[in-house]
Amino acid sequence: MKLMFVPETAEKIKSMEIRGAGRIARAAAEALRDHALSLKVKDLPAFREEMERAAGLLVATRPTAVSLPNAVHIVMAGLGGATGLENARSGLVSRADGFIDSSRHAVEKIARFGARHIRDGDVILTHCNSEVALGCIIEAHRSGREIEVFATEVRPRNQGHITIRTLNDAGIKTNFIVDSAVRSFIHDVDIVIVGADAVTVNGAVVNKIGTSQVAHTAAEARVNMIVAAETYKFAPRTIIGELITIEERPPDEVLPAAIARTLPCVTVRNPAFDVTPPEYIDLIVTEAGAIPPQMAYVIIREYLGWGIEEFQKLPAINHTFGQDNGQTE
Ligand code: RUB
Repeated sequence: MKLMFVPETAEKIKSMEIRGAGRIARAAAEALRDHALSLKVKDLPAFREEMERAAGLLVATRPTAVSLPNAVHIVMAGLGGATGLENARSGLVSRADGFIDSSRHAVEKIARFGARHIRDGDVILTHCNSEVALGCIIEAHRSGREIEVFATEVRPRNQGHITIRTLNDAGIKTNFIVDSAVRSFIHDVDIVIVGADAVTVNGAVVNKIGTSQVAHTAAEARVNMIVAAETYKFAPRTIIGELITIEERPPDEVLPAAIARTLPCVTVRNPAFDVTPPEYIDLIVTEAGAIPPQMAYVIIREYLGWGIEEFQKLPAINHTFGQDNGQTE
């Protein structure tokens, strides 16, 4: 077994070598598990201190995907009530393995549930690169439905390139379009399916920048918009009034620094995510079933199962890009 040490995993998440909310969450759980297994400390307080430091390092890597602090919280709960060092170590390892396992099952379940919303002959539009959204599309194709996909490019990091490779490898007929072409093709589309980095208590969905434009365009054209999201992408701290931090990435992802230097009056803005309000979303497909966005509160209470005290213990979110962008509307 290759040990994924915490700083190495943290660096890969930061640089986006590991990306996508579900993969980030599983990688963090793996890193904590491997760290716990390899840690040589003398007693339980030292183990706890070292694990908390590692958890903090992972959570600080990228601010938007709530699956990351949720996964870390679930794994670290393995320390609760531990009576000795070895007991704490095995508790944490089993929580980490349990999370990774249930995450993989959730992705498979959502693929099956989501595929049922895709009919024979449907044209689907997807934005960014979501393993759960793609899971639904590939499952529909596997079960024999004749489908076609429009996939966006996803500036500036081109996650659409990963999406079209996956669709191509699955043998699915795919049209690759620039982000700004969505409105030109929306009347050819029957259903939009995207993933999520976070779902707030009011059912707003935070996902790759441009998702809200796609959703707005779909609503205008009366095309259904489905979000595929595991329950650990729902954001508990939004119940106590916190907003999801929208990551703003380096300007040179958008404009080369050499050009930017010649344009002193120009500021490049590069938010990586945006917020789609619940009224543009028809359904959120989770492993616990499909829900209207207005039921997000129930998922947070029932499926994450955490009380208010626990929400308050979760790592704090400390910076928000712009206004609340519809998270509380
Ligand atoms: C990825 C992105 C994805 C969600 C869901 O952004 O916005 O749509 O994370 O993905 P980035 P998944 O590339 O900046 O990480 O369904 O794979 O968890």
